[in-house]
Amino acid sequence: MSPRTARIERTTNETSIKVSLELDPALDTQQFDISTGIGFLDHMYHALAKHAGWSLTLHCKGDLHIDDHHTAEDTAIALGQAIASALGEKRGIRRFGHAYAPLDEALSRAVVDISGRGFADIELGLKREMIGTLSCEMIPHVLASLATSAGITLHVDVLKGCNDHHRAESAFKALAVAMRQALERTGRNDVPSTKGVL
Ligand SMILES: [Mn+2]
Repeated sequence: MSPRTARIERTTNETSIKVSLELDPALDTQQFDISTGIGFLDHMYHALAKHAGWSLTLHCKGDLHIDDHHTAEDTAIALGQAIASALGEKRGIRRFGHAYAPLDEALSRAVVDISGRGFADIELGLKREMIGTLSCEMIPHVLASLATSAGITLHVDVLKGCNDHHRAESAFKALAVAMRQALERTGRNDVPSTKGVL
């Protein structure tokens, strides 16, 4: 089986990003080096990579003197590109995945289809303006940008929870577990689509 890895470098006038992604690190070799300049966003990408079973390096130098928007959006786009690149033709994957993840009182559901078509319907119901230095309005935008760029269909709903840190983190954990399931290798070499292509 060929290794499912990707390196992405993405530079614009607003952000400069380097991503290195490994979807199937060997047992007990998972590694993380995540530094976007936005602490809570690092925490969410770390949770996603950890529970999806990936190794992830993600460095961003963004225009945080303006605000968090470009850094949050562009890191999601770059990570999505890395996922798409690592998957290639999407042969031999389960394709569909779904998961619930609680974090104390919060509970989220994520449903994914590695469809080749970016689509996202994200309902997080966050009430705060910010969590740390990340605007709450950027959190669903990060998930949607990731889905569009990775070419996946993604539905995420936070079903319960009164603490916005918990609500957001449970959403990323649910996505992680759903992605782990969807990207799991079946042992076959087919493209899991009646069209023959994803
Ligand atoms: Mn946390």
